[in-house]
Amino acid sequence: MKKELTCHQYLDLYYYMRLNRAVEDTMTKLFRQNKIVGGLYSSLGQEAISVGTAYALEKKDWVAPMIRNIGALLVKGVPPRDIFTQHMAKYTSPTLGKDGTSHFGDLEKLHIVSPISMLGDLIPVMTGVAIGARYLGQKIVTMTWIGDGGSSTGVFHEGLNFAATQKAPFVLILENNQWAYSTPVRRQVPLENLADRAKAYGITSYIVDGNDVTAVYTTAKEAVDRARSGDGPILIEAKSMRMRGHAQHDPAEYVPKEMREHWEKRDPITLYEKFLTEQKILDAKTKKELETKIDTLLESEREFAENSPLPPPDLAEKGVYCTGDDCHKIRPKWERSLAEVTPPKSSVKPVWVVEGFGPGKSSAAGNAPIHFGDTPAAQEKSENERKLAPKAPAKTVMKKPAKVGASAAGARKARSPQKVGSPQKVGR
Ligand SMILES: Cc1ncc(C[n+]2csc(CCOP(=O)(O)OP(=O)(O)O)c2C)c(N)n1
Ligand SMILES: [Mg+2]
Repeated sequence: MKKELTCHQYLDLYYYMRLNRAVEDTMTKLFRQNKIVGGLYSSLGQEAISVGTAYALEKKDWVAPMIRNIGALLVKGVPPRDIFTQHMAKYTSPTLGKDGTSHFGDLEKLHIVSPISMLGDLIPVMTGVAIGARYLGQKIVTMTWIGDGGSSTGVFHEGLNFAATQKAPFVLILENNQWAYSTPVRRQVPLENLADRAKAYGITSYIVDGNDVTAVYTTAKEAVDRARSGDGPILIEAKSMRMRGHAQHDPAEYVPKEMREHWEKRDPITLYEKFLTEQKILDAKTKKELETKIDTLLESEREFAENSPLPPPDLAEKGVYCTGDDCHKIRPKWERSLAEVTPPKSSVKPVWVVEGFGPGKSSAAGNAPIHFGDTPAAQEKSENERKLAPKAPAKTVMKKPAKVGASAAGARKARSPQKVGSPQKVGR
């Protein structure tokens, strides 16, 4: 570990890692007392990743944490009581007790998009948030996290490709914790480094020791700065180890003993404490003060959660479908006049017309033309078409055979002019 941050920053990182672990320790106890309603996932051994990456963001930036990112929630400013009440399905929780795990966010103040259980789906979502904000002139960066297993989903690749083509100010943290349920990385990906996935999309990637919080923070800060300055999306692979089973139900007996022992010696908090002590940033007194602060905070937050009521029964039928403003008050924030960005002013003239199918009316009563960019204008018939036009059997004839978006029959006609006039061979 190198010394690069201010004393205050070093101690902040330490505080959040200790808070992350203490919150999860408290929840494990609550789980064993049967007070946790949903699943409980542990980020033991991965605290440096959540904390170090989220700490690299500014207040205005947006995150979408996954199940092992309680550290990122805490850094973003979520109070521990929200995490406790949420997992205990209490009425005082952000979802009013409707969800028993981590499906909650805060779009208004903290800029947190709720986790989506389908692995990978947050990648296109956070790409959308990034490019939407850029359109609105906001210089923000978005961030989400994905596991080694999640990096093999289709949407991971679609999302990252989309982010790359859009040059979205988006940073993706790939937490390689060696396992996806009971599947080790080598059994599901033929790669040594998952950061290599970035090469397919022409984007920058980093590999970082996920158990070294200083390294995680400095790498994430560089990536966030680059994304903010317009370099496009960045992938960071943080190598670490999932030190518990997939969730509380899983004793993870499939993990080899030697592997577990190797990583136990690399506990991120123990490593960091050693570094802070050697650098004379942390002494026994400061450590004690910080522990007391965390204990006092969590004691009152846990009590609040335990004493909170469960939701009233009639809440079950509320909020199932969006009923307008009493459900949620999200409004589009138009930065240009509405008339300018909606038809008819925003309409474009059709450049490609299909007979009997041409420009229609949109629901807003404006033109809804079929528009394929630089396709030549409809009037210009090709040499081939002029020859073929009289023989064309079908009613719907394309004026200009194009490779783009044509109907299957039309496309075949365009490619196989010799078959035009033999309807039995076309469009079947
Ligand atoms: C698209 C999709 N497929 C499968 C699942 C079920 N599932 C939930 S967690 C998980 C394992 C994820 O492993 P990894 O991405 O490595 O994350 P980790 O649990 O190690 O943090 C799976 C398969 C899911 N939620 N979404
Ligand atoms: Mg994993």
